Amino acid sequence: MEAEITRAIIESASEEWVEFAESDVIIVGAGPSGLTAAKYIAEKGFKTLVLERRLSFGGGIGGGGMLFHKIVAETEAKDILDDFGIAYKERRNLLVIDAAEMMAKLAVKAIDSGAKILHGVSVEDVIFREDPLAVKGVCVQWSAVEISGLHVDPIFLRSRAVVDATGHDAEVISVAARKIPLEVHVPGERSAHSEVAEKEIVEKTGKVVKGLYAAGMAVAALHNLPRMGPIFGGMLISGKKIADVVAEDLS
Ligand code: 48H
Repeated sequence: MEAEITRAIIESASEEWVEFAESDVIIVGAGPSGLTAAKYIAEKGFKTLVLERRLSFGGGIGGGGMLFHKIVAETEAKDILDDFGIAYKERRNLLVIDAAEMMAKLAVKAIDSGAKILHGVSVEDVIFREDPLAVKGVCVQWSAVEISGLHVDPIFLRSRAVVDATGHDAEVISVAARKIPLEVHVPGERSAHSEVAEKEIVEKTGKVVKGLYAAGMAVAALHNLPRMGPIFGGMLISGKKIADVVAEDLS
């Protein structure tokens, strides 16, 4: 029995790693923008892989607003919340949402749309080609190895598009900006100005260079936009927008 448990797990996991050695789209980060992007991209029929460093979904959603278990969104995000079946109550011209419900339902819908989510995997670098400059995939490592500090080489996952949905640090774009001639600088986000941040993050969501895209708070880090606090409509709308941008580029 014990040997069968081991074989069943390693065989089926390995089969999927081999299958996902090449994808259409790799989304880095299973926070609100990444999971929203995953649902809308996967349901358009693209082979979609989400890589998440932690062993959980939702990124910054789970902490609600300073651990109060609610977050808010603007009414513009209603259609997306309805697509995901996420309940909300209107209060003070905002939609108030239960943090646990939002994390769970974003993940369920992304998976049900066909996206594959792998936990405990960190993206540490990108694959690139020059003339013309393009990002062609990512280098990944087990998060546990990353945390251990052991020197273990990563493996490579190719894709036609990589979406940086890693949040405040824009980790994928930052490593690409350091290591390849992107002519991109990641200045980091600015202090809080909620209305401006919500609007400008959506406006600036898009392609960074061929094959590399930014969504969610990574957009704020890239364009030096203000933060907005525990209001998540912009993250959802940014995730949906990047799905449309990537789909158009890949079609
Ligand atoms: C694999 C990685 C890596 C990596 C990070 O932080 P997130 O929730 O990101 P967004 O942009 O979808 O949402 C931001 C929102 O949660 C938030 O923080 C807001 C609105 N703040 C406003 C404010 O004023 O503070 O999720 C990112 C996810 C996390 O789960 C990370 O673990 C994961 O990405 N991640 N996964 N490889 N290199 N880096």
